[in-house]
Amino acid sequence: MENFLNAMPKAELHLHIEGTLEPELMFLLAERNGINLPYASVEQLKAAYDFGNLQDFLDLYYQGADVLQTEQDFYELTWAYIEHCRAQHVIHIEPFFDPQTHTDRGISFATVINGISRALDDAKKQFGMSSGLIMCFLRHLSEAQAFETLKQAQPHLDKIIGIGLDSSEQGHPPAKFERVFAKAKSMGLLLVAHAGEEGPAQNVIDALDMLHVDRIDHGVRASEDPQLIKRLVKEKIALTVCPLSNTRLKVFSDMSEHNILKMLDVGVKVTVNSDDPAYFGGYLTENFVALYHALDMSKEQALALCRNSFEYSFASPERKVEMV
Ligand code: ES4
Ligand code: ZN
Repeated sequence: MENFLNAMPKAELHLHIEGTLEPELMFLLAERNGINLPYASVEQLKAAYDFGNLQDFLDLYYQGADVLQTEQDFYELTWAYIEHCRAQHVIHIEPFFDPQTHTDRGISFATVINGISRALDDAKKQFGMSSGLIMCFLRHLSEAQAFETLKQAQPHLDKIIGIGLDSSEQGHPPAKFERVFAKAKSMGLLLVAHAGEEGPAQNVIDALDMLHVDRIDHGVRASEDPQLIKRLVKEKIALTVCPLSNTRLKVFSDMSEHNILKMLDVGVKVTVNSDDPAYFGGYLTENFVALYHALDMSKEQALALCRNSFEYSFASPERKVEMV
């Protein structure tokens, strides 16, 4: 079964590129850029990856991103992720990046996006891997800062397919970003938002009704509202679910408690994704393997999850036909 899960062609729709920074590369870049990490070794750093909740993780994740300084750093980060995708038969990817994490410490928007998108272009040329880059706003920052980030993206719109919303969900509901999402939509960008990860089902409803998103990232707490589940099924709204992330951040106490297969079986368009694989213990295959071990996922269920990823991806209609 593990071999089957690795070999089946997959797509990834919920992946923070900064969350693919493996400890070894973090140390290498720290050394190269003359940055002091508050850990003596890779082992000591890994020992810190024991999170009580989303905020515990975010604190380490933002700190880790400090080692990313040059366009080449962003290229190498992205290329390392692409190599994992190659090994796991991931043929289409829609990575997120968090420009504000970098521009707020003096790295230019162009440095970040040029490094990432050059790696994605090379993956397309060398392996035929298709991709679409999604720019996320940090929801703990202000609406004005999100508007400023959207302005910085203007000269680079050819490299971005959509925008997203990530970081701390508690205390920063979708309503805060209603106007900036409307502006992005008017610019022709696709829309996604993290909702119903740590926050309530109402955030999923508000992401749909106030932000008009095309997909929901996480959305697992939608299952607390049976009416909402009916709506997701009826309106065919896809959820990009991240099983290892949810257990590492204690959204579910154990993988055996995870609701992804229950939602799949009632007709919600759920997909499997790795979120921040360097921090949560695995890439896409490891997420599928975890569902197999904890929930006895069948091959048919695994294939249905992959089909959802292709169908609800933002790939072109021609590319979708090739993938399914
Ligand atoms: C994230 Cl798991 C998760 N949730 C919200 N924001 C994020 N940024 C990176 N990973
Ligand atoms: Zn995420």
